[in-house]
Amino acid sequence: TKESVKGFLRRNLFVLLTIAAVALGVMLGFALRPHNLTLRKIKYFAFPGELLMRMLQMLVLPLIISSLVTGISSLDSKASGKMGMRAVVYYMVTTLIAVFIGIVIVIVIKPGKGLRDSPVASSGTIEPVQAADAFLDLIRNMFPPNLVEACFKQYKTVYKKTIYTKNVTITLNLTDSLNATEAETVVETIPVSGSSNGVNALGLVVFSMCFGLVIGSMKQQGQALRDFFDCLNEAIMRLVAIIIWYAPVGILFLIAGKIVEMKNLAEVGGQLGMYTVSVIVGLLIHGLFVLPLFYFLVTRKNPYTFIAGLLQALITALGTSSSSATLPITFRCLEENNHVDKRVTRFILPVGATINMDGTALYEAVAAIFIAQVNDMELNFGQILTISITATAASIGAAGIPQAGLVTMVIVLTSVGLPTEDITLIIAVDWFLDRLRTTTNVLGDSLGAGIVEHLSRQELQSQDVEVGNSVIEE
Ligand code: DAS
Repeated sequence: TKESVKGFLRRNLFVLLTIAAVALGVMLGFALRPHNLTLRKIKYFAFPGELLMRMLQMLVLPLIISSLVTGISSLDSKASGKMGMRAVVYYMVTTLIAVFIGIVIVIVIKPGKGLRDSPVASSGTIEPVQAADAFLDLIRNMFPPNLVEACFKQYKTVYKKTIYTKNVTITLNLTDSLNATEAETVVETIPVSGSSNGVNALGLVVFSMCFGLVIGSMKQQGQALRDFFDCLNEAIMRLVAIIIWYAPVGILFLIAGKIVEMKNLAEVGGQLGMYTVSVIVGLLIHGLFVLPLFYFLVTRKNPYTFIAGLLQALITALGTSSSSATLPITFRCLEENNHVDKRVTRFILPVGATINMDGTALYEAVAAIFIAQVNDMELNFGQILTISITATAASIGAAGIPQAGLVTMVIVLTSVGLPTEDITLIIAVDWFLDRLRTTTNVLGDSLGAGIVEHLSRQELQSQDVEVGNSVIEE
């Protein structure tokens, strides 16, 4: 009937608008391609998309901090401990499954076989960053010495070469090609700001969790802080509700802009075609079958209904290639469409967006083995195991920003002695695969929140009774 059509439209307005935006963006992009716009013109054209990205990023920092602090302080420490454990187990298990799927697929499809006639001899240089360094950086970044700095910088270990001349000391960052013997190297751990977004989300997450736990245990004394963060969180979510109106426009231009800009369209289907297919097939299996199956087995509810409620977040992930920029939309989808308990989303989502990246882990494993195949290197079981472990670590360490996974690839490659310069082989298609793996990442985080909510029903209910159901009602 007319009424129900109207109701459907009203309920799904944003989703419909977002889908329309994607379709329009793709059409507009392909329509403009033949015009060979200059880079400057493309930049102007894609400006509305850039704005969306900035607006979302603007909200992420206060959102992560306020939601974690309120989420955790509104639970007693036993309940949050249990929830946290469930989340971590889910993250680990699903990430490892993702890696496993990736490995099986890349071994079966063999996209790298015969791509290069003669293997490039390992250049015998020292690797500037070892897997162990990267691993320690990960832990280091969990404990930022300066919280303000953590909002825009993270720590990174670098190997430097120092040249002493008469009056000046010049220090160069070591590159892969520099030979060990000619360099007097110094190891330093320095704060660096990433090019697009250097925020040390991991450090802020750890701090906010501890802070929330402590405030939660402070009873009456902590009330002022609890109210403050609660109010801050509510205010940020209201801003999200406004920005969401702009999201379809932004997504349209993000997608159209990228399509106009991309140069190597042929490469997606050419030399790197089978590699691209391997990653896509892996992501599809993981995202459309494995994760939903997981959700179904635990909750006995229809996973695809749940996923339908997430559509806007998934499309935003596709458009922005950043799970952290998508976080505000993920929150909204889960809370408004799927009615997941706010105590769960506030606690679980910021953590998930920072450390749980199934898509990235799968991609890192596929890419590493692809590079081994290109170099005609036979990997033994131990090496494949090493790749699984480092790919998981690399996905945890990767920030939720565009193409972060490409950077953390270094850890995986060095762990089994593959040439890191071969990352350049896969750069051409990375912008595309990045979007798909980010979407998988966001899907994994969201289904995880649903699963943890289901498993934590008891704790949530008993908290409801304790607080007389008054604090959380909003
Ligand atoms: N694009 C990233 C994300 O936000 C991670 C990656 O590069 O793999 O999820």
